[in-house]
Amino acid sequence: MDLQTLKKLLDSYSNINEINYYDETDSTNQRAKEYINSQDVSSAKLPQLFVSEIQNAGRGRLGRSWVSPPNEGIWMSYLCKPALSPEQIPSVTLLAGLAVARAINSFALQKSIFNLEAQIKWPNDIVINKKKICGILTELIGSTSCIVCGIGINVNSLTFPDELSNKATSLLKETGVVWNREKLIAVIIKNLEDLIYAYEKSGDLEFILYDYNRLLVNLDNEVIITDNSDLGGASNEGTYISRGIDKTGALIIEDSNGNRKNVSSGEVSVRGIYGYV
Ligand code: BT5
Repeated sequence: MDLQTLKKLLDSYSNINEINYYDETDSTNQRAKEYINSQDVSSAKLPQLFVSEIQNAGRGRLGRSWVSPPNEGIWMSYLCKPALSPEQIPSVTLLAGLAVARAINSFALQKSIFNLEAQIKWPNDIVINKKKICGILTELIGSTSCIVCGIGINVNSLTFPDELSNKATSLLKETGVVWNREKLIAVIIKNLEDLIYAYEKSGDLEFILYDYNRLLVNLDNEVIITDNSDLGGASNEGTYISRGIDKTGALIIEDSNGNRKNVSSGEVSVRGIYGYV
């Protein structure tokens, strides 16, 4: 990655105060957390971006791992202190998903690639042709009110480990052309900052509902819901129709009798009836 180009682009298009770049690190989310925990939050220059060419211990949700090979991907974490309550923080993942999907789709049009659409698999994946191209991990850092939004994107990878080969893909694999990672990062961060700002002002997600739900991969299709934890209430396990998100970011699911309920990303996992999507 060309760090000078990235710096120039982010200086022009974003509010990023500092870019922390690593040839190799364990996890950029981890680097961001360590940075904020090592000092007085009030004097930290935020927002900051943490980017690495390789992550040797990239993380997904629930202790899962994230494969982050060299020179082919975007492995980055956006560290900021938004004016949001703890209950609003999970929605930042949805905003980041929209920021990534919009960036990919606008670059595809610029490249005259008209048959490509990045879609969102609620809550934290971006998929193209039903395969995962991007995963997002947003974490609230202790009592600091700072959040780290980690974004992993397979950009110019051609191969994946066997266990991912059926469910992962990259922008290069889907389009046949090499993508410029610096420009993609700059547009994603610009989109994300605009969306977080609008969310801070409006307090809910009404302003993205149309766009978000239009990009939702399983909208109006059957999905299988699995409970993440024992909530002590009625189980949501089963097959439902996905009806899109509501303004709190919860997914609206409808059972075979037409009854609807809204489930949060902490409560459930969703997959399509034919597998991952
Ligand atoms: C995610 O978790 O999808 C969140 C991934 C976040 C990665 C970024 S990279 C920068 C920052 N630093 C980090 O350490 N993390 C963030 P989850 O929904 O739990 O999905 C994890 C699952 O995705 C794994 O169990 C694999 O099945 C699959 N997977 C792993 N690596 C992948 C890849 N490169 N491409 C597509 N799928 C992958």
